[in-house]
Amino acid sequence: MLKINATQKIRVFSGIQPSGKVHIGNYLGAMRRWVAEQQQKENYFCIVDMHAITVPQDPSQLKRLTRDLAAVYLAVGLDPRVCTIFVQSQVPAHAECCWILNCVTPVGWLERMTQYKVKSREGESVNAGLLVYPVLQAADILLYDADEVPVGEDQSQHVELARDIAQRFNHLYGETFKVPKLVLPAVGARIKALNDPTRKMSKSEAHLRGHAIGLVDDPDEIRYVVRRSVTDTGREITFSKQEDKAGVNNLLEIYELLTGKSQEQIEAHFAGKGYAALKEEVAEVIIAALEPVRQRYQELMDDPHELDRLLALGAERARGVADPKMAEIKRKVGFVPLSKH
Ligand code: AQP
Repeated sequence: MLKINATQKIRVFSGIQPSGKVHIGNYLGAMRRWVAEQQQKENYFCIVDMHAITVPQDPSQLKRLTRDLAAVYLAVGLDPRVCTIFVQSQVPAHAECCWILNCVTPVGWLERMTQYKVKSREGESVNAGLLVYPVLQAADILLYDADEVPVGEDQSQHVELARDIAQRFNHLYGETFKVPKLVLPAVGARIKALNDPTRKMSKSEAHLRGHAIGLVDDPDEIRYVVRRSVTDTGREITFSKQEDKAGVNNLLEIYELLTGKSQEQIEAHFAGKGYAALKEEVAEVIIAALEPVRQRYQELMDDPHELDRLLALGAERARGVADPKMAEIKRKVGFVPLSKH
């Protein structure tokens, strides 16, 4: 395994699909850590539009969601001076690397991926992209020799696969890729849907009212969704792993993450209170936390040219890392380099 140079910063890669309304699950599961650790790390945060098209997307909507997600990245506090923020399709090495990695990845590894199994069961027809999308994800990560991949729990199987692919390629062609580390949050790794706490909150379902809280939803919408969130018929407000308490537990986890209070403090605070009071307080905590995000997002969306300029700059910086890595990968595989005439 390639070692981290002690004098260098730890390099981080992660991404989000522009596939719908970005929600507090994406924030608490992934982006919050990106923001908190950005000054200590070397950061690559991608808007993975090529992943988004593994399921049908309306082209004009995809374009809108891509800029929208860029604005959200900046609005939550990512600083483009220390983070390379870029759109995946603007760095061609991702697709090129994916092809080569496809050729060292057994199909059986991909057929075992839970997300593929679920989506192929739900979808009317399954395209090849849906099957190989974890390989594209491996290419995203490995091209940057990332040390860490901070994601939510739903992505852990894919990061494990990226590690396996890196090891297999290194075995076949010699030491080439760093084997990245999966980084999960201790709390908030899987925020549940508010209308169904047995399932994870998901961007592709966030258009269904009641499912998710969007990062730029207005306060009235947040109050409405939290008040209507599914709980249970009991009264006890405690952290619990019990299936029937999943709704209450989810609200408490969100509260814990946004207030920074301990579980003991939170349980003591809500002792003797009812679910209506819990929901009221959770909604207000979310509104307060998201207010600056919403304001900054509006400002950014008012200046699409500046957003495009930042993305162009990000793509240029990303290509500065990805292109030489791609040249190394091609050399290892035995491709003849383009001669300079
Ligand atoms: N509910 C969640 N709780 C914690 N973390 C989450 N993440 C996603 N959902 C939760 C993390 O957010 C990052 C972006 O992942 P994504 O773009 O796949 O987001 P999504 O909401 O899962 O979007 P989709 O389009 O609905 O994706 P699919 O269809 O794949 O589920 C990741 O770090 C993820 O772990």
